[in-house]
Amino acid sequence: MKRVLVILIIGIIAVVGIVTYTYANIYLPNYYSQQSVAYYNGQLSMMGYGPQGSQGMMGGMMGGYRMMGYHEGYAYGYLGSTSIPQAVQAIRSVQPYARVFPQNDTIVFYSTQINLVVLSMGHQRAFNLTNYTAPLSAHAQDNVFVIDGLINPTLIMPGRSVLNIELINLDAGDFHNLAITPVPPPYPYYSMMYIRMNVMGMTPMIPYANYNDGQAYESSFSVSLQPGTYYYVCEYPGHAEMGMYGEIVVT
Ligand SMILES: [Cu+2]
Repeated sequence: MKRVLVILIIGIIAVVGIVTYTYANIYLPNYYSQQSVAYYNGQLSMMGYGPQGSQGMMGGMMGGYRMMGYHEGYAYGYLGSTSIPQAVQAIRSVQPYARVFPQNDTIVFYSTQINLVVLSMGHQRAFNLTNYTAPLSAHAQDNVFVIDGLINPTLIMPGRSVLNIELINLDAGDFHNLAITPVPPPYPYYSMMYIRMNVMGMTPMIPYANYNDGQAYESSFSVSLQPGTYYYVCEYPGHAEMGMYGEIVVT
């Protein structure tokens, strides 16, 4: 009788273990992945992007957008392409209305019309292209944004500036995007779900650069920000979690 009881208890523990493991390691990640794809694609269509050939009121606002398809469920696309050497030059061409402070990883803008070229890439490529020794505060441990030669810099700008952001993806093998949100780090793996309805502007996922033909893809958008603190983040799963974000302080 005692033996039957022991076997029964072991059996129950085994079943509970298997069910818990399946739920936590198979069901939940799959569930969050599907939710995350739905949120991201929903955000994109709210901002006027949609798959090429899609019908609807946003159709006329596409303005030459090339939505190429889906990568792991996420809609990706680009506005145009640029040569890689030309994109790299943006690292050295600082705007006349900007002051760069490498020690603090900070850029201060003295204009209400700011044109920002942002490059996305892995941190090793960023170190090579910029020769910049990023401070620890730049959290440059994986994928990063490069702006005016700095890595994941803090951007300080006057209130109600019109900020025009052009994101060029210089990565050789990763998709990236850029979204602006007031939601602060730390970000979870599915950052786009976490910041979901609090996005002021974003690009679609941009395909990685073609280093064989020397072309990189880009996309742009404009926002006007009220005084406050915001963050520019990459919504690709895991990227913001690993440090692909920076701060925007609007004074
Ligand atoms: Cu990314």
